[in-house]
Amino acid sequence: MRLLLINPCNRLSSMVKIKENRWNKYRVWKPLGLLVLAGLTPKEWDITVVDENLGLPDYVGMPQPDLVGITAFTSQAPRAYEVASKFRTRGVPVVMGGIHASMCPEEASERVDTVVTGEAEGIWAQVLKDFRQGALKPIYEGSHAEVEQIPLARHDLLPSGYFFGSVQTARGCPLNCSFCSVSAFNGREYRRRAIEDVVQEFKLIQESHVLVVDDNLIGTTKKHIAGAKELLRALIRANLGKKWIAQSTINIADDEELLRLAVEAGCVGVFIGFESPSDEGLAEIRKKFNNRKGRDFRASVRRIQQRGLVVAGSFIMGLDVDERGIGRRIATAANHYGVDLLNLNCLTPLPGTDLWDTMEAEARIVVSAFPEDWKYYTLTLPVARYKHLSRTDIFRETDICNREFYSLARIVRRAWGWLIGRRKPIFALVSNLSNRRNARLYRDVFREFAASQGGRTYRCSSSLVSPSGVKSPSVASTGASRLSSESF
Ligand code: B12
Ligand code: SF4
Repeated sequence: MRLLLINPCNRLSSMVKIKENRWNKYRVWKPLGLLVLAGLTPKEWDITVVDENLGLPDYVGMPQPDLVGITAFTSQAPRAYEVASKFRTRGVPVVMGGIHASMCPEEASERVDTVVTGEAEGIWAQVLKDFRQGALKPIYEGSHAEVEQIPLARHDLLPSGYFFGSVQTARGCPLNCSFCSVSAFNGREYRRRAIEDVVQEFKLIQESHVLVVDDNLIGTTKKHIAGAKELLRALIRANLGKKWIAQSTINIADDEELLRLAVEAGCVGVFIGFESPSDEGLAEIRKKFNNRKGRDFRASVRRIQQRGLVVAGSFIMGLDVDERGIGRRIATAANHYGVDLLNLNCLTPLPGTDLWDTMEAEARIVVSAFPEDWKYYTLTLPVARYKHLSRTDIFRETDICNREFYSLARIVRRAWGWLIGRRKPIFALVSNLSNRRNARLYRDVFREFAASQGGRTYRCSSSLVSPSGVKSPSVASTGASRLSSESF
């Protein structure tokens, strides 16, 4: 039996723009969810994994699969449905899973044969069994996996051609920030995998560089941090010679032993969500964790960098507290904290989040001709109505922020720090130049997006009459035309 697993692409996302920016080839990340799914699949299946981010294959020329499995983040959903439709026309049943299908199951079930919601560990075997018996159901509900159920991902199934391999050591996040899907999807309990499994999986990764995909490598409590230290010690003992990067909360800076162990275990950089330069902004999105004990971000970043680690900082623009000038404010904060890289997102209501519920109730989700418009949910485009910023303001402020942070003068200044502190100068330089180039490419994407909205004028929500207060019954078909026509 042939199983074809597909990660659809979104041509608006920067990583597929390899022709326009050759550095992006280093940031095509593996679709780990599909490799885990393959790990759950019995041996008798012949599995092929296609990552469209590496290029579009000739699906017609490939041996016809018996079953297709598609994954998708929200921004990939339109392409996922397009691919699904091609296979269904040829009589091949399509199963869709992953975060988007889980948050919008009704929408997905109208476009594929079977939807699997949630984590797949507890349910995938049943799906395959039912398929073999010709009894596929329209929907299966997965639940949060016991960590022992998480298999070793099939890292052998994708071609070399990636700079980074990927691995997951923990799932779930207790912090439940309003804009984020993780607590809704993976739950608020922090679940760490068995250390032996993680070490074993690291060994299966061919690449010398690895992305640890955890939303937070270290967790937030003393117990989580103790678990992280145990894992790091095991990785040091295993002496794998891998270099890796990970996401973490800022509290990683508070524990010298943790930092030392991370470096000894191969960590070369951390990605930290600062989110907003203001306390009001952090309160708005419920990321008060960042503000505990009146933290000095600059000192925290320095402590991490003194260990030789590169620090990437992520911010969100478009919060209700953000007004004109926010672009410069974020760049100034990022420069002041001293981060080596800046990742700027636009506040985006993703289905299933509290932010979605709030914005939907206030009729602020304006780019909503779903499912087609999901392609704009890349976190870089203004798909909602923002309190004090128009769509054009968002574009301008983003541009100002990127120009300021990624000016050549700033990059050269940061380069001294990388050289003197021996902090991965080549890695940091390449990442800076790549982000600088992507910021330019963003201007084209924004223009295309604006043109797609038909030149309708965009107003800030502060000019709105009043929130509707009406919650849509389902995310799958949220009265798209109602919202979009009144908003642009
Ligand atoms: C690594 C990662 C990335 C990598 C992508 C790697 C890749 N190709 O998968 C990069 C950095 C490129 C990336 C980019 C983006 N990401 Co991202 N990313 C993640 C992260 C941190 C981990 C994903 C992962 O590997 N998880 C581990 C695997 C094992 O879990 P999984 O994929 O969920 O798979 C399980 C189930 O979902 C299920 N499953 C999955 N697929 C399928 C398919 C079938 C058929 C079945 C049956 C089951 C099934 O089975 C698996 C095992 O249980 C998640 C957060 C998270 N915790 O998931 C965010 C996350 C997925 N990203 C998110 C977002 C928003 C984005 C971006 C749009 C924006 C951005 N700036 O980051 C872009 C989109 C890129 C694009 N192509 O359009 C959101 C998605 C929310 C949403 N509704 O879409 C998440 C949830 C983070 C968040 N804060 O909310 N991301
Ligand atoms: S943004 Fe980060 S800290 Fe907040 S809920 Fe999501 S994963 Fe957790």
